[in-house]
Amino acid sequence: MSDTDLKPRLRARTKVERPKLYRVVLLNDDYTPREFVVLILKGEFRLDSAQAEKVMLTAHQKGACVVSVYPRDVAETKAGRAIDAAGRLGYPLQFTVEPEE
Ligand code: TYC
Repeated sequence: MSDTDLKPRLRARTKVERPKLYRVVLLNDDYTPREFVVLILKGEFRLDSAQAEKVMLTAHQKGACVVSVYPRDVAETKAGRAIDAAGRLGYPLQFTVEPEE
């Protein structure tokens, strides 16, 4: 057999990498109205009213709260859109995106 002969693969490769997930974290601030935070959580992150209220209140009381986890591009797009929507109304609302361990 020459150096270039390759052994045929007898079975399909089953190793599939799970895409790494990233947390979108909501940060508290003193200026953004609570109702607007809830609207963003429902509209951009598709939380229902009860979840959105809970996440908003946790961030308000503790300083930050995980909203959800997504593949990196989805997390960054959603966080960016939410920050932009707040900024257009003059609110300083911020989200961070961080990798899950
Ligand atoms: N702390 C804001 C207020 O009292 C409300 C708020 C809650 C802002 C959560 C941001 O992530 C946040 N108006």
